[in-house]
Amino acid sequence: MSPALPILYSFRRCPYAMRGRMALKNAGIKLEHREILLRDKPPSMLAASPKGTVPVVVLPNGDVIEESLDVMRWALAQNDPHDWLAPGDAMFDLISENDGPFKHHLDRYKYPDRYENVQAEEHRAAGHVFLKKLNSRLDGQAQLFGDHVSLADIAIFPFIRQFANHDRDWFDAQDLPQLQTWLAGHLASPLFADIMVKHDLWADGVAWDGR
Ligand SMILES: N[C@@H](CCC(=O)N[C@@H](CS)C(=O)NCC(=O)O)C(=O)O
Repeated sequence: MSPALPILYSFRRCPYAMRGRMALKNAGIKLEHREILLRDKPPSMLAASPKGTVPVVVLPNGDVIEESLDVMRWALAQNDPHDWLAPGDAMFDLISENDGPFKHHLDRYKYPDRYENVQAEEHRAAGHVFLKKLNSRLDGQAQLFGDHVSLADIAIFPFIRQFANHDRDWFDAQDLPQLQTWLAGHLASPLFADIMVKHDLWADGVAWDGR
């Protein structure tokens, strides 16, 4: 019998799941991919992680990793072939700014109707401040922490992609040449293409063994 693999619950278009999938793929971790819909989460996922967000990794020993950055750290602790962890803790302030204030503005820019008294343009302008900060960091270096890709680039670019895609003409018209080149490079990478491959939806059923 083949050994049990880690199980990944994922949603293709989720930027948190994208960063997790890229770290797992980069580390060469074999896993069972379970593609879900956020509006119809499988009971097996909610049993493992009641907070109900993706990505979730369930290890063969029953341990559950339910935060995307923890998934990245766990994967890279197994194998970090391109030294994504090299810049160390310095990366996490920038990632916190992405996951905190920038994500706040991204959600309100994309979905103003979901919030009270929200003007999309105000949140686009506030998000633009972070875009300019990233653009300045990329002046003279190819990636956010030097010339080599790090965990920070992989953790952040799926969110910049979402912001850019919401109004591509607006994004392309901004004076953000380094950021635009950096984003285009990540979007064109074989790693990104690999983790965006479509999977059939997972449904709990006979394959569900009650773990
Ligand atoms: N802090 C979590 C956030 C993950 C998250 O919010 N994922 C979204 C999808 S992009 C989600 O699962 N939302 C639950 C829902 O919409 O029901 C992480 O880093 O893993």
